[in-house]
Amino acid sequence: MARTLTEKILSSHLADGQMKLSEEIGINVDRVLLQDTTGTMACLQFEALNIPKPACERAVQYVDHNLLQVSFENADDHRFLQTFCSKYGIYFSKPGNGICHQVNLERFSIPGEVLLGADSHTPTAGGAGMLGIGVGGLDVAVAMGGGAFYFEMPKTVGVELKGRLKPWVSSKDIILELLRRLSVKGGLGCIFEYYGEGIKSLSVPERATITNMGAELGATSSIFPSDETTRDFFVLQKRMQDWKPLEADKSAVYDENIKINLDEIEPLIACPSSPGNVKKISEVEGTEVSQVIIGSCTNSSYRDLMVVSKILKGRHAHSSVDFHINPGSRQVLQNITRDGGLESLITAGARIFENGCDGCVGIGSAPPTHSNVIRSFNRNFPERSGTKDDKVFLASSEVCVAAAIFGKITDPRKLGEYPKVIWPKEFVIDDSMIISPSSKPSEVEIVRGPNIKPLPIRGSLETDLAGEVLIKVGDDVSTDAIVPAGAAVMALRSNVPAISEYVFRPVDPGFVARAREKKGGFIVAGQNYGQGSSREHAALAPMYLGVKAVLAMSFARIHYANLINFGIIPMEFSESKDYEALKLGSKIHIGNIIKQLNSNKLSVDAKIDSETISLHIPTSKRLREILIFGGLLNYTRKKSSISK
Ligand code: MIC
Ligand code: SF4
Repeated sequence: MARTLTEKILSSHLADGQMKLSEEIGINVDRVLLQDTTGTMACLQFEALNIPKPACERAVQYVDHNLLQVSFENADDHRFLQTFCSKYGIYFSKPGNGICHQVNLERFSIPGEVLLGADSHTPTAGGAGMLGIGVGGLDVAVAMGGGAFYFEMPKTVGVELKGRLKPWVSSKDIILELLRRLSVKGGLGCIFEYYGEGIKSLSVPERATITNMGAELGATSSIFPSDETTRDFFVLQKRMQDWKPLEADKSAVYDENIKINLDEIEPLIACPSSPGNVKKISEVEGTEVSQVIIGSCTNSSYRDLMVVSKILKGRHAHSSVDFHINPGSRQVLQNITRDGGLESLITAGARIFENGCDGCVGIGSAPPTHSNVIRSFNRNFPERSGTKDDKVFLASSEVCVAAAIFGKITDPRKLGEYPKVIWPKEFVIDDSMIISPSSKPSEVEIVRGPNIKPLPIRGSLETDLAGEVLIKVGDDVSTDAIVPAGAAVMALRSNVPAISEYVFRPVDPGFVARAREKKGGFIVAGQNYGQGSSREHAALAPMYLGVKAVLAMSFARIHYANLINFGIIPMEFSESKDYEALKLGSKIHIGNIIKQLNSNKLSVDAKIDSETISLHIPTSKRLREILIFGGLLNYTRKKSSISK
């Protein structure tokens, strides 16, 4: 039978279950990706499993987020991670080597393999035909230990690209077009598979822009075939041994189909403060901007920076614009420097930042108060930039550079002839900042500074859950609202007691005191609760504060799994009137929860004040058992054969 690319990869990795829509399956993982802000916890969790080295083919830990060292915390974490990796058989990409997804694409992607990453943009690898899935750190720790990764068999959406992009329109506009059509919830439970004659004209980094931002659709993953264009990329990377052709069978059938005619797309822009708030450039043209940033794992490749550099030749950034460039990797910076790209960026007045995430997640570059800013990034959730009431627009590198030149949002087609970027014959390849693990692990001592606090582990589930509603939030609440982004808070990722002080700070500064006073309780939320990042701290810190369950209309995939991993029960309302009726302080009592989880019932009965309502709970027996054990770590240690 004809198979999609997704079916081919999943079936060759299937470890458990049957590939039937919405059923839980377990897959074997080839490679894992960790980054510093999620990796410190994942390393502590891996350590708690008592396994000497990764059971998967390769594990790489990157330091790309917490690069600012205004105090000891981040430096401590870097040293902890480097020594940990050396001892535990993990490759270590040093600070300055680049953003995990960009470096992974360049140096570690392999068509047809499965990558599990502790970062929501792990699907970036799909640009090179690798199936990348973003998850919480604990799922990565378990996969490193050799455990399968479990998830619901997603729908496969075939996206046929026809025609060719017009000049000044780029692959960012393709994914913005999908976000315009489908919204930030439109990809939940789906893998997007791209095909058609239109893909031929898109290079691997352009494809990776699309698969990267598929995360903003809520998708499980996104993937392109591995073809001659992919081959060219592997030749440049001097990794021909890792390339192989791979595509869907010609008559493969998708669960859903989407067609995009590339000739019809025009430059688009996501307006404040959601990646789904997409408009045509013409609708916001003329809006003044105080800051422009080109970078992030979405648009910081060699191609992006060379296009920008060529556009800037003989031009200068507007006097009222603060113009930042964040190269995606050291490889990008080395090659644009060799090819003359860096010079015109500097001459045009750009501030060149470190190869890394930088301002994308509020690590520096916070914009001024009451001003509009535009960035080539993937996310613009409220206050993610570090400034209260921020107004962040998201667009392609081409649209961003036009704004930098004119000081206002401008259709880039007004810049004249579109510069052609010709890929060089050869790339400078230098892996000297990727450190191999020690060949004598027993001699390596792990250095733990005072910022590394022990991992909090909860006990098994209580028999009755009782307490009050501690907070009620609306739809599409992102993890940036639950545990904020930004340099100050992110430096506390290896210190759960300290980071817990910030839970819900942007939404309700009284939350933490209330949770303490009431000795825990419940969170009530609307649709798509926990969209955005994979940060498990958005579950771990509420767990630390005694949150027992989250009652929501619906959940984002990664956050749903993270809640279960830390023993917080995600429960879905059967009726929206129940969500509407609940308010701050409503009393909830769920009796005999363990018995209810052990039954075959699809929902639990909960007493709210004096009424009884029914709430849907995870259906899989495995997930229910994890909840009863008090989370995935307890479950893995007690039940599984991987933990020693
Ligand atoms: C993000 O873009 O939000 C992050 C920061 O990369 C997160 C990971 C984190 O919170 O550490 C993600 O995308 O998963
Ligand atoms: Fe880093 Fe931003 Fe990409 Fe997250 S989205 S990995 S913060 S560049």
